[in-house]
Amino acid sequence: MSYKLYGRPGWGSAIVEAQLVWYGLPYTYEAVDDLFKSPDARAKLEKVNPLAQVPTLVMPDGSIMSESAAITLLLADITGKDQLVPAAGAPERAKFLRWLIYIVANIYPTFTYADDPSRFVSVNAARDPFRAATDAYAQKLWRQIDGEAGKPWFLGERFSALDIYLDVMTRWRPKRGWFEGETPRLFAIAHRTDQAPQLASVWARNFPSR
Ligand SMILES: N[C@@H](CCC(=O)N[C@@H](CS)C(=O)NCC(=O)O)C(=O)O
Repeated sequence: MSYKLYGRPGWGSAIVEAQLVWYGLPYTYEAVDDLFKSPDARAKLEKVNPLAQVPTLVMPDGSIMSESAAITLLLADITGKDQLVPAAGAPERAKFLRWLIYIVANIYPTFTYADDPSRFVSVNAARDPFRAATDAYAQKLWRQIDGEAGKPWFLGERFSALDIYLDVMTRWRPKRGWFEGETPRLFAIAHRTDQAPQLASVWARNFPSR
């Protein structure tokens, strides 16, 4: 019995794909067209996940999971491994949970709202300033995270799913060049995570032009 991941190369599904590969869980990949350009792709995915977002994961029993953070915690439960998620009681657990939720609750929505502002801002002329303000807010949040980042990994000595999130999300707006100059600790973590041999195939599939 295998998992089915609805995804699009380079999008948030890469965060979950990386974890499936890391744990060696069997999965098939259901490629989704650009959800902002293809109403058909959106309509198809809505039938599985009413939010029509990737990642959407069909579990081996056929049930549906969405929300990358929930999936991150669940896969750690299912595998019984603490390689990507510090176990309950581990000293890094609180920091892990805090910043995992911070990323998905504060930063991820800035993409939801600014990727296609026309969905939320009806006045045409207001869209560009709205996107600029939302992107600036995201940059403020990234700077806060940078202040919390350890070395060599976000949690210090131990790797975690936070490093996977950072690898993927630092490729999105405002992109790696900005992170290199403005949030050097996050950039270093992302760069190091690019080199993780366990994830080489995932990065090659999702970010082929790197
Ligand atoms: N809270 C979700 C966010 C997922 C998300 O926003 N995915 C983007 C792609 S990176 C998406 O599918 N966007 C389409 C849309 O918002 O309509 C998670 O953490 O998994």
